[in-house]
Amino acid sequence: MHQLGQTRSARRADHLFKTPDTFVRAPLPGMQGATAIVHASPAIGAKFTEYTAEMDSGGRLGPTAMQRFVYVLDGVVTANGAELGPGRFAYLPSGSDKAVVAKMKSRVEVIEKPYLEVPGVDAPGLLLGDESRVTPVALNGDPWLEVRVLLPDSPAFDFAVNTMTYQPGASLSMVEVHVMEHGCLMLEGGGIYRLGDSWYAASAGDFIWMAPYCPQWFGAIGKTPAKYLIYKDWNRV
Ligand code: UGY
Ligand code: MN
Repeated sequence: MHQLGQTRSARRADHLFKTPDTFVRAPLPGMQGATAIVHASPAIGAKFTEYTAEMDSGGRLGPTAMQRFVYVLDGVVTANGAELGPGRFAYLPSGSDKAVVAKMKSRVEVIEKPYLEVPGVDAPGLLLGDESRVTPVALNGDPWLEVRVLLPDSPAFDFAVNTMTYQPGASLSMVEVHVMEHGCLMLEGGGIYRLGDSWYAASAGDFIWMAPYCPQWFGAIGKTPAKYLIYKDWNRV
């Protein structure tokens, strides 16, 4: 349908709200049989890069010198030879240059970031995981809002990636304002996202970048849970 210039996408100084109708696809260096929708990058002021890679069977991500986190949205990929289906993820340390190859048509969420060293702390090694095997934590004791922390709670990691699942009607208990920035991919359901002084209707497929100190709040609406995958810089201020 002709949109006549309308979209829910918006860019403000402290956030980017991006809906699938505005996604632009382009290959990244070294990608084969794959294309990227770059959601957040240093071009907008982020200290990390996040993109959705759409991969054909046999397609592969290009090399990177940075640490890389891969979360499978659809299909099956191999990371360093291990098979990962939907909900499975891999942390690949800087410089390891481990191959990520699609075994079938697949979509993966990729986060890349230069590693920030801390004296006396060893950098993390390769890690594979499965979101369905992560024990959920009730945020602030609210059983309607479950957080699954995908990476180990260790100062070795300079970022965190979590999923947050809101039962219909659940919401953050406060408007958060914090030094960490976020990349946030809506995976399921929807609701209202407050970002700065704007309120957005958010639903599965949307992406949000929140700059440090961007006021933020989410409330789930609908008859099914809302869920998102959220990145934040962590352990390093
Ligand atoms: O981890 C977080 O800061 C998270 N509660 N933020 C958010 O959902 N916008
Ligand atoms: Mn937050």
